[in-house]
Amino acid sequence: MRRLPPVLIEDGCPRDLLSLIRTILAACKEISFRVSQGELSGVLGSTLDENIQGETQKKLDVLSNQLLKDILLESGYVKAIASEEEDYTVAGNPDAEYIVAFDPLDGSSNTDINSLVGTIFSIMKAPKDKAADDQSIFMQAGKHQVAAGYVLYGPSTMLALTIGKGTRLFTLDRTHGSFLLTEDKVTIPEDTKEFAINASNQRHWLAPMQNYIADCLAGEEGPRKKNFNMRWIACMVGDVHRLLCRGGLFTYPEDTKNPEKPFKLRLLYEANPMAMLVEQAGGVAYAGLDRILDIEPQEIHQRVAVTMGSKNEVEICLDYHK
Ligand code: AFP
Repeated sequence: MRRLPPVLIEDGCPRDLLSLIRTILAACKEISFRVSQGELSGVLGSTLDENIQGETQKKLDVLSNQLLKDILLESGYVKAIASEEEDYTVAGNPDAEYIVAFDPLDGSSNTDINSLVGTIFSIMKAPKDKAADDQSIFMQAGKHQVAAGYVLYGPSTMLALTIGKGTRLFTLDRTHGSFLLTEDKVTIPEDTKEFAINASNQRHWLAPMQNYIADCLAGEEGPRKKNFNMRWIACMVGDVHRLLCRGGLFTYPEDTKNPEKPFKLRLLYEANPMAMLVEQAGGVAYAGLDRILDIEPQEIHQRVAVTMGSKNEVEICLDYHK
């Protein structure tokens, strides 16, 4: 009889934190079911509303956000939440120990084409000297996160989780609704031949990134003297999961497409949690030349440039920018 891998047991994880993580996963299991139902669930397509990002909200964006918001605020485990789909933070239990920032459905432009989507979450300690409705409660650098993770709604539903003791992967066993440990210590290879970027923005990138990507594309005949492969899922969870599994470089760099919006990805609930997962797996994560986890946030929906993944390849990319 094959010994079943352990369910979500984080040795040394404070009980309240483990309960909070399990609460998030309870909502993610429901999101996984709705996503897997597709058209049958009646929640595909877009609403008539835009979020504060100016993006049209998909019905699944709204549903996923509501599921996470309700279960977290009812749990009593959080002092406040911040969400991509909420204009402002939402106050919870003033005596709770944690705050949670999340992207309820990352990659939601993929929902109508049955492609990968995910949920990203970032857990930090709630400052005791700030009220639950004080927006600045989230103004903490990513290095202060106590836990970070994502759930990838793919052919299998997988959880990547770190509590600061390495990055682990779990797979949802639907027969009894538990996330079973399937990778105990993720280690990102330091070198790679694979990069992920939205190449349609090439003419808008700054010269250093144009030069770095051009040299990758030049392959064996070029200065890198090796051929590269390219992937782009348009869902950060899917692209980062790939580099956790087999290495790679993921980047959404600064571009000049919209002078008011030089960056795409959000610091609090995309860049920070992914940076913690990647660093805990031996990778590196930068915004321009700055380590993402050192950035002091100024605003809850702040955007940053992102380059993360295999340590040596990211450092080569950064050398083009120095
Ligand atoms: P959506 O959640 O609006 O689909 O955006 C997803 C995302 O924030 C991130 O997950 C992707 O890596 C990136 O945007 C894709 O951006 P492009 O659509 O410009 O390629």
